[in-house]
Amino acid sequence: MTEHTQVAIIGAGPAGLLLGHLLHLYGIDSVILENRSEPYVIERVRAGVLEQHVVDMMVATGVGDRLQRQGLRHGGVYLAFDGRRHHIDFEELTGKSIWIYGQNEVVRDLIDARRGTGRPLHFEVDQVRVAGFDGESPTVRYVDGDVEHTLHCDYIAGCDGFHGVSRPAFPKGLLSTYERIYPFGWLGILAHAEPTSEELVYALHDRGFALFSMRSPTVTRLYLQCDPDEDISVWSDDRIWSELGTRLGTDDGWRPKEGPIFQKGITPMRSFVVEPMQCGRLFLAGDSAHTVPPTGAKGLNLAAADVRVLADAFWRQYSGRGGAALEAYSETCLKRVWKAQRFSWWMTSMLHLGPQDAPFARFDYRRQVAELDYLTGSRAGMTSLAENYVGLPMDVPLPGLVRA
Ligand code: RFL
Ligand code: PHB
Repeated sequence: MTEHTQVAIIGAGPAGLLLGHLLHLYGIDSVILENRSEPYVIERVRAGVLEQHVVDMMVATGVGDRLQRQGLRHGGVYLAFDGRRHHIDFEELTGKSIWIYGQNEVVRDLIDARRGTGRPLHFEVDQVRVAGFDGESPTVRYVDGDVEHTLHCDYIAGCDGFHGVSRPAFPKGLLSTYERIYPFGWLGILAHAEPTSEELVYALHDRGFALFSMRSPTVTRLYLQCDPDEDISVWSDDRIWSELGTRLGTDDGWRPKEGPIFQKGITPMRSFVVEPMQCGRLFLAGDSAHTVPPTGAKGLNLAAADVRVLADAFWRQYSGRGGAALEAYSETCLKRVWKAQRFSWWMTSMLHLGPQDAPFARFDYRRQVAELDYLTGSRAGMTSLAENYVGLPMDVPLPGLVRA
């Protein structure tokens, strides 16, 4: 079967769905192709922190109702070390805040919005292959059910995550890859337990990193530093709670409240960037072009920033304003990407223990505690963390707003 669209979008994660949404508002056609099922995509548990600019964009473009009702606005975070919690007041330091709203909720809202537009969104498609993007007539071939489809398009947006097919389709030798793999991972849980802190707690302990987060007034999200190839079956619920209590608990008696654990998983930690993020008429956005370790809560926010730049560039192209923004897409995005990489690497290095058999392991721990002590005592240090955490300025105009 042969079809045509303006922009073929591979992947219905946050990047692909948000791009489809913004393009719809600009009056640009798209087809979204996703190889997993709809329930899988919605239920996949991942990010939880949204920067202010992402929230503002969702609200301004009509997909922020549930976020405004159910999202939790946080004015700061805590850093815990040496038995004490120290508050970093984002609102006071930067005038901005962050929002706790699960990535799966963002995805659910965007799928609902897409359905409302009647524009195509196909789940469980197979054998997605991109071609012809170095010329004028790109195509995406895929199989839906038993039917082979050829989608002709003007442009392809590769929003298919770290393991997708778009990045590997770049001609050999074109991409420069920058990568750093960390010698640890995160064991993450969701538990039916009332959050005992109003804001997130990032903790460095001599047994490793731990993070206290949440999803709602009755659900706590918690993470523990573990080995990257850890076997999750060795982590009983009791062991997880005991370790969380030890690493997060502070001298004033604060610790997370325990409750039934209903989800567990291990996440490896990687910093990864490819340059350029585009080749001819193929554009990469989100995790297909870059991933960050989750300590800075930047992955989803960066994906949203990329597609905002890309949607604006497509609008300029299709509305006769020229192709300069599309040509500059990779360069524009990479400036933000590298700043987010730096921040995520810095937060990760400051808060995690390196290999404990290294000769400098004991030195490093004391140095890390000193860094946290300096940071939490310095307005300049706290402001730098706060500015990066709430999200660096985003100067691409919002669709749906009056524009020149
Ligand atoms: P996604 O979400 O991976 O979506 C890509 C989609 O493409 C589909 N796909 C294909 N479709 C068709 N054909 C193919 N051949 C395909 N191959 C793949 C996939 O099924 C999928 O649906 O990438 P996207 O859209 O770029 O979004 C990126 C974010 O998901 C990611 O950066 C964040 O989850 C990272 N992250 C966090 N980011 C934050 O901003 N704040 C956080 O607090 C935060 N916490 C986290 C995180 C990621 C975590 N894990 C599990 C990696 C916490 C964790 C634990
Ligand atoms: C989360 O709530 O899942 C979360 C919060 C902060 C992070 C990473 C993940 O840095």
